[in-house]
Amino acid sequence: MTSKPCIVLGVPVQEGAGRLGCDMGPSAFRTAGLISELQNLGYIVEDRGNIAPRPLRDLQHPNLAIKALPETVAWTEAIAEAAYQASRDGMPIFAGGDHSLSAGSMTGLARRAAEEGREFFVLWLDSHPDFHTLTTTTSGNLHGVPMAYATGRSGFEGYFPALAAPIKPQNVCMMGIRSVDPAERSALQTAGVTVHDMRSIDENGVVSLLDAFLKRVAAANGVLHVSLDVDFLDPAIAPGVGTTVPGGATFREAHLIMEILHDSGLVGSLDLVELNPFLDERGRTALLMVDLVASLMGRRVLDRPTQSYRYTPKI
Ligand code: 5AB
Ligand code: MN
Ligand code: MN
Ligand code: MN
Repeated sequence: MTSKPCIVLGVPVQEGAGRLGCDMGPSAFRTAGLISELQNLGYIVEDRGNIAPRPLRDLQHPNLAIKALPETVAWTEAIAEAAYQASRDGMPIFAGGDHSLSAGSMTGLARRAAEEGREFFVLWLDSHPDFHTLTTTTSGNLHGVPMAYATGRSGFEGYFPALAAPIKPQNVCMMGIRSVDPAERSALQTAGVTVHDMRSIDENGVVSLLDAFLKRVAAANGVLHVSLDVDFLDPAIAPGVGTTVPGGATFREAHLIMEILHDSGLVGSLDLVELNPFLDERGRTALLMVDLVASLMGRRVLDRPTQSYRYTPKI
Protein backbone atom coordinates (compact mmCIF):
# COMPACT_ATOMS: atom_id res chain seq x y z
CA MET A 1 0.00 0.00 0.00
CA THR A 2 2.67 2.46 0.96
CA SER A 3 6.41 2.36 0.80
CA LYS A 4 6.43 5.11 3.40
CA PRO A 5 7.05 4.11 7.02
CA CYS A 6 4.12 3.50 9.32
CA ILE A 7 4.17 6.08 12.09
CA VAL A 8 2.36 4.76 15.15
CA LEU A 9 1.10 7.40 17.57
CA GLY A 10 -0.43 6.31 20.86
CA VAL A 11 -3.15 8.68 22.05
CA PRO A 12 -4.29 7.81 25.57
CA VAL A 13 -7.22 10.22 25.63
CA GLN A 14 -10.26 9.05 27.58
CA GLU A 15 -11.93 12.27 28.68
CA GLY A 16 -14.17 12.35 25.59
CA ALA A 17 -15.93 9.09 26.40
CA GLY A 18 -18.62 8.57 28.99
CA ARG A 19 -16.63 5.97 30.89
CA LEU A 20 -13.01 5.55 31.85
CA GLY A 21 -10.61 3.06 30.30
CA CYS A 22 -9.78 4.21 26.74
CA ASP A 23 -6.50 5.60 28.10
CA MET A 24 -5.31 1.98 28.18
CA GLY A 25 -6.02 1.56 24.46
CA PRO A 26 -2.52 2.35 23.14
CA SER A 27 -0.98 -0.24 25.49
CA ALA A 28 -3.54 -2.84 24.51
CA PHE A 29 -2.91 -2.26 20.79
CA ARG A 30 0.82 -2.68 21.32
CA THR A 31 0.27 -5.78 23.47
CA ALA A 32 -1.99 -7.22 20.76
CA GLY A 33 0.90 -6.97 18.31
CA LEU A 34 0.17 -3.84 16.29
CA ILE A 35 3.85 -3.06 15.71
CA SER A 36 5.00 -6.60 14.93
CA GLU A 37 2.08 -7.27 12.57
CA LEU A 38 3.09 -4.24 10.52
CA GLN A 39 6.74 -5.27 10.56
CA ASN A 40 5.82 -8.82 9.50
CA LEU A 41 4.07 -7.31 6.49
CA GLY A 42 7.35 -5.67 5.53
CA TYR A 43 6.78 -2.12 6.72
CA ILE A 44 9.26 0.10 8.44
CA VAL A 45 7.49 1.07 11.66
CA GLU A 46 8.30 4.10 13.72
CA ASP A 47 6.54 4.00 17.09
CA ARG A 48 6.56 7.59 18.32
CA GLY A 49 5.23 6.57 21.73
CA ASN A 50 2.27 8.31 23.31
CA ILE A 51 1.20 11.89 22.70
CA ALA A 52 0.63 14.16 25.72
CA PRO A 53 -2.01 16.91 25.80
CA ARG A 54 -1.15 20.60 25.76
CA PRO A 55 -1.55 22.59 29.00
CA LEU A 56 -5.14 23.13 30.08
CA ARG A 57 -6.89 26.44 29.61
CA ASP A 58 -9.93 27.60 31.51
CA LEU A 59 -12.84 27.16 29.10
CA GLN A 60 -16.52 27.32 29.89
CA HIS A 61 -19.41 26.76 27.52
CA PRO A 62 -23.06 27.73 28.02
CA ASN A 63 -24.08 24.09 27.41
CA LEU A 64 -23.60 22.85 30.96
CA ALA A 65 -23.90 19.21 29.88
CA ILE A 66 -20.45 19.36 28.26
CA LYS A 67 -17.79 17.34 30.05
CA ALA A 68 -14.02 17.83 29.95
CA LEU A 69 -13.95 20.69 27.44
CA PRO A 70 -10.49 22.03 28.52
CA GLU A 71 -9.04 18.51 28.43
CA THR A 72 -10.49 17.70 25.01
CA VAL A 73 -9.28 20.98 23.54
CA ALA A 74 -5.79 20.40 25.02
CA TRP A 75 -5.70 16.95 23.43
CA THR A 76 -7.01 18.22 20.11
CA GLU A 77 -4.26 20.85 19.87
CA ALA A 78 -1.54 18.27 20.55
CA ILE A 79 -2.98 15.58 18.28
CA ALA A 80 -3.54 17.96 15.36
CA GLU A 81 0.09 19.09 15.47
CA ALA A 82 1.37 15.50 15.76
CA ALA A 83 -0.85 14.44 12.85
CA TYR A 84 0.38 17.30 10.70
CA GLN A 85 4.02 16.40 11.40
CA ALA A 86 3.62 12.62 11.06
CA SER A 87 1.81 12.88 7.73
CA ARG A 88 4.92 14.46 6.26
CA ASP A 89 7.05 11.50 7.34
CA GLY A 90 4.88 8.47 6.61
CA MET A 91 1.50 6.86 7.13
CA PRO A 92 0.16 7.91 10.54
CA ILE A 93 -1.69 5.27 12.56
CA PHE A 94 -3.39 6.71 15.65
CA ALA A 95 -3.86 4.14 18.39
CA GLY A 96 -6.49 5.63 20.70
CA GLY A 97 -8.00 6.64 22.85
CA ASP A 98 -11.61 7.66 22.52
CA HIS A 99 -13.03 9.13 19.30
CA SER A 100 -12.44 12.75 20.35
CA LEU A 101 -8.96 11.86 19.04
CA SER A 102 -10.27 12.37 15.52
CA ALA A 103 -10.94 16.04 16.13
CA GLY A 104 -7.16 16.35 16.16
CA SER A 105 -6.13 13.68 13.68
CA MET A 106 -8.53 14.66 10.90
CA THR A 107 -7.84 18.38 11.17
CA GLY A 108 -4.06 17.99 11.25
CA LEU A 109 -4.17 15.62 8.29
CA ALA A 110 -6.56 17.85 6.35
CA ARG A 111 -4.18 20.77 6.86
CA ARG A 112 -1.32 18.72 5.39
CA ALA A 113 -3.46 17.60 2.43
CA ALA A 114 -4.51 21.18 1.70
CA GLU A 115 -0.91 22.36 1.73
CA GLU A 116 -0.01 19.61 -0.72
CA GLY A 117 -2.92 20.53 -2.95
CA ARG A 118 -4.58 17.16 -2.38
CA GLU A 119 -8.29 16.61 -1.82
CA PHE A 120 -8.94 15.05 1.62
CA PHE A 121 -11.52 12.27 2.10
CA VAL A 122 -12.68 10.38 5.18
CA LEU A 123 -14.18 6.90 5.48
CA TRP A 124 -15.96 6.88 8.85
CA LEU A 125 -16.61 3.37 10.19
CA ASP A 126 -18.79 3.76 13.28
CA SER A 127 -22.24 3.01 14.62
CA HIS A 128 -22.52 6.75 15.35
CA PRO A 129 -22.00 9.79 13.10
CA ASP A 130 -20.38 11.84 15.93
CA PHE A 131 -21.99 14.88 14.32
CA HIS A 132 -23.02 16.84 17.42
CA THR A 133 -21.96 20.43 17.93
CA LEU A 134 -21.07 21.80 21.35
CA THR A 135 -24.59 23.19 21.43
CA THR A 136 -26.53 20.07 20.44
CA THR A 137 -24.79 17.40 22.52
CA THR A 138 -27.03 16.28 25.36
CA SER A 139 -24.73 13.64 26.84
CA GLY A 140 -21.89 16.16 26.87
CA ASN A 141 -19.42 13.42 25.89
CA LEU A 142 -17.15 15.04 23.35
CA HIS A 143 -16.32 11.80 21.50
CA GLY A 144 -19.70 12.57 19.90
CA VAL A 145 -18.54 15.78 18.15
CA PRO A 146 -15.37 15.27 16.06
CA MET A 147 -17.00 15.00 12.64
CA ALA A 148 -19.08 18.14 13.18
CA TYR A 149 -15.95 20.05 14.21
CA ALA A 150 -13.72 18.80 11.41
CA THR A 151 -16.30 19.61 8.73
CA GLY A 152 -16.55 23.17 9.98
CA ARG A 153 -20.00 23.17 11.57
CA SER A 154 -20.47 26.31 13.61
CA GLY A 155 -20.25 26.64 17.35
CA PHE A 156 -16.70 25.41 17.93
CA GLU A 157 -15.12 28.83 17.39
CA GLY A 158 -13.42 30.21 20.44
CA TYR A 159 -13.16 26.78 22.05
CA PHE A 160 -11.53 24.28 19.67
CA PRO A 161 -8.55 25.30 17.47
CA ALA A 162 -9.43 27.26 14.32
CA LEU A 163 -9.52 24.97 11.28
CA ALA A 164 -6.75 25.38 8.72
CA ALA A 165 -8.73 23.32 6.20
CA PRO A 166 -12.30 22.26 6.98
CA ILE A 167 -13.18 18.87 5.49
CA LYS A 168 -15.81 19.03 2.76
CA PRO A 169 -18.88 17.10 3.97
CA GLN A 170 -19.19 15.75 0.40
CA ASN A 171 -15.83 14.04 0.94
CA VAL A 172 -17.05 12.06 3.96
CA CYS A 173 -18.56 8.58 3.70
CA MET A 174 -19.99 6.95 6.81
CA MET A 175 -20.65 3.22 7.03
CA GLY A 176 -22.21 1.11 9.78
CA ILE A 177 -24.37 3.88 11.21
CA ARG A 178 -27.15 2.65 13.51
CA SER A 179 -27.39 5.08 16.43
CA VAL A 180 -28.20 8.67 15.55
CA ASP A 181 -29.52 11.36 17.91
CA PRO A 182 -32.33 13.68 16.68
CA ALA A 183 -30.07 16.74 16.31
CA GLU A 184 -27.53 14.71 14.34
CA ARG A 185 -30.22 13.30 12.11
CA SER A 186 -31.55 16.69 11.09
CA ALA A 187 -28.04 18.07 10.56
CA LEU A 188 -27.13 15.09 8.35
CA GLN A 189 -30.18 15.69 6.17
CA THR A 190 -28.65 18.81 4.69
CA ALA A 191 -24.92 18.39 5.36
CA GLY A 192 -24.00 16.49 2.19
CA VAL A 193 -22.25 13.63 4.01
CA THR A 194 -22.79 10.17 2.48
CA VAL A 195 -24.36 7.99 5.19
CA HIS A 196 -24.69 4.23 4.73
CA ASP A 197 -26.57 2.85 7.68
CA MET A 198 -26.65 -0.85 8.56
CA ARG A 199 -29.80 -1.34 6.54
CA SER A 200 -28.01 -0.05 3.48
CA ILE A 201 -25.17 -2.51 4.14
CA ASP A 202 -27.71 -5.34 4.55
CA GLU A 203 -29.43 -4.44 1.30
CA ASN A 204 -26.43 -3.60 -0.89
CA GLY A 205 -23.45 -5.25 0.72
CA VAL A 206 -20.28 -3.38 1.60
CA VAL A 207 -18.59 -3.89 -1.78
CA SER A 208 -20.73 -1.70 -4.02
CA LEU A 209 -21.06 1.02 -1.39
CA LEU A 210 -17.33 1.20 -0.80
CA ASP A 211 -16.44 0.94 -4.48
CA ALA A 212 -18.59 3.94 -5.33
CA PHE A 213 -16.83 6.04 -2.72
CA LEU A 214 -13.32 4.87 -3.64
CA LYS A 215 -13.99 5.73 -7.29
CA ARG A 216 -14.70 9.29 -6.20
CA VAL A 217 -11.52 9.44 -4.12
CA ALA A 218 -9.45 8.08 -7.00
CA ALA A 219 -11.04 10.43 -9.55
CA ALA A 220 -10.07 13.42 -7.40
CA ASN A 221 -6.54 12.06 -6.88
CA GLY A 222 -7.51 12.31 -3.23
CA VAL A 223 -5.93 11.09 -0.04
CA LEU A 224 -8.12 8.94 2.19
CA HIS A 225 -8.23 8.85 5.98
CA VAL A 226 -9.97 5.88 7.65
CA SER A 227 -11.48 6.35 11.10
CA LEU A 228 -12.37 3.01 12.69
CA ASP A 229 -14.48 3.12 15.86
CA VAL A 230 -14.64 -0.27 17.64
CA ASP A 231 -18.41 0.04 17.87
CA PHE A 232 -18.64 -0.20 14.07
CA LEU A 233 -18.21 -3.92 14.73
CA ASP A 234 -20.95 -6.07 16.16
CA PRO A 235 -20.55 -6.22 19.97
CA ALA A 236 -20.70 -10.03 19.81
CA ILE A 237 -17.23 -10.00 18.21
CA ALA A 238 -15.96 -6.72 19.71
CA PRO A 239 -17.13 -6.31 23.30
CA GLY A 240 -14.28 -4.03 24.41
CA VAL A 241 -16.04 -0.70 23.93
CA GLY A 242 -18.13 1.58 26.11
CA THR A 243 -20.88 2.24 23.60
CA THR A 244 -22.04 -1.14 22.30
CA VAL A 245 -24.83 -1.00 19.72
CA PRO A 246 -26.31 -4.30 18.48
CA GLY A 247 -26.50 -5.14 14.80
CA GLY A 248 -23.02 -4.08 13.74
CA ALA A 249 -20.63 -5.14 11.02
CA THR A 250 -19.65 -8.79 10.92
CA PHE A 251 -16.14 -10.19 10.98
CA ARG A 252 -16.15 -10.73 7.22
CA GLU A 253 -17.78 -7.40 6.35
CA ALA A 254 -15.10 -5.58 8.33
CA HIS A 255 -12.26 -7.60 6.84
CA LEU A 256 -13.62 -7.23 3.33
CA ILE A 257 -13.72 -3.46 3.73
CA MET A 258 -10.09 -3.52 4.86
CA GLU A 259 -9.02 -5.79 2.00
CA ILE A 260 -10.70 -3.59 -0.60
CA LEU A 261 -9.18 -0.49 0.98
CA HIS A 262 -5.76 -2.07 0.71
CA ASP A 263 -6.24 -2.94 -2.93
CA SER A 264 -7.34 0.62 -3.67
CA GLY A 265 -3.96 2.02 -2.63
CA LEU A 266 -5.72 5.19 -1.52
CA VAL A 267 -5.42 5.07 2.28
CA GLY A 268 -2.99 7.57 3.78
CA SER A 269 -3.81 7.40 7.50
CA LEU A 270 -5.84 5.52 10.09
CA ASP A 271 -7.55 6.07 13.47
CA LEU A 272 -8.13 3.11 15.79
CA VAL A 273 -10.47 4.43 18.44
CA GLU A 274 -12.80 3.64 21.32
CA LEU A 275 -11.08 0.43 22.42
CA ASN A 276 -11.70 0.11 26.16
CA PRO A 277 -9.41 -2.67 27.43
CA PHE A 278 -11.14 -2.58 30.84
CA LEU A 279 -14.30 -3.87 29.13
CA ASP A 280 -12.56 -6.33 26.81
CA GLU A 281 -12.54 -10.11 27.17
CA ARG A 282 -9.03 -11.51 27.25
CA GLY A 283 -7.87 -9.01 24.65
CA ARG A 284 -10.13 -10.30 21.89
CA THR A 285 -11.29 -6.86 20.73
CA ALA A 286 -7.74 -5.53 20.64
CA LEU A 287 -6.62 -8.60 18.69
CA LEU A 288 -9.48 -8.24 16.22
CA MET A 289 -8.66 -4.58 15.63
CA VAL A 290 -5.00 -5.45 14.97
CA ASP A 291 -6.16 -8.24 12.67
CA LEU A 292 -8.19 -5.67 10.71
CA VAL A 293 -5.16 -3.41 10.46
CA ALA A 294 -3.22 -6.31 8.96
CA SER A 295 -5.90 -6.76 6.29
CA LEU A 296 -5.87 -3.02 5.58
CA MET A 297 -2.11 -3.13 5.19
CA GLY A 298 -2.05 -6.00 2.74
CA ARG A 299 -2.16 -9.34 4.52
CA ARG A 300 -3.61 -11.94 2.17
CA VAL A 301 -4.95 -15.40 2.78
CA LEU A 302 -3.14 -16.71 -0.27
CA ASP A 303 0.25 -15.84 -1.58
CA ARG A 304 -1.27 -14.01 -4.53
CA PRO A 305 -4.04 -11.51 -5.14
CA THR A 306 -7.51 -12.93 -4.67
CA GLN A 307 -9.63 -13.52 -7.76
CA SER A 308 -11.80 -10.52 -7.11
CA TYR A 309 -8.78 -8.24 -7.18
CA ARG A 310 -10.16 -5.08 -8.71
CA TYR A 311 -7.48 -2.44 -8.45
CA THR A 312 -4.00 -1.88 -9.69
CA PRO A 313 -2.16 -1.30 -6.44
CA LYS A 314 0.02 1.80 -6.35
CA ILE A 315 2.98 0.36 -4.49
B1 5AB B 1 -18.60 7.42 19.53
C1 5AB B 1 -24.18 9.77 21.51
N1 5AB B 1 -24.58 10.21 20.20
O1 5AB B 1 -23.59 12.05 21.75
C2 5AB B 1 -23.67 10.95 22.32
O2 5AB B 1 -18.56 6.14 20.24
C3 5AB B 1 -23.11 8.70 21.39
O3 5AB B 1 -17.24 7.92 19.35
C4 5AB B 1 -21.78 9.18 20.95
O4 5AB B 1 -19.11 7.16 18.18
C5 5AB B 1 -20.84 8.05 20.64
O5 5AB B 1 -23.35 10.77 23.49
C6 5AB B 1 -19.46 8.51 20.31
C7 5AB B 1 -25.36 9.14 22.21
MN1 MN C 1 -17.23 7.32 17.16
MN1 MN D 1 -19.31 5.00 17.95
MN1 MN E 1 -17.96 4.66 21.53
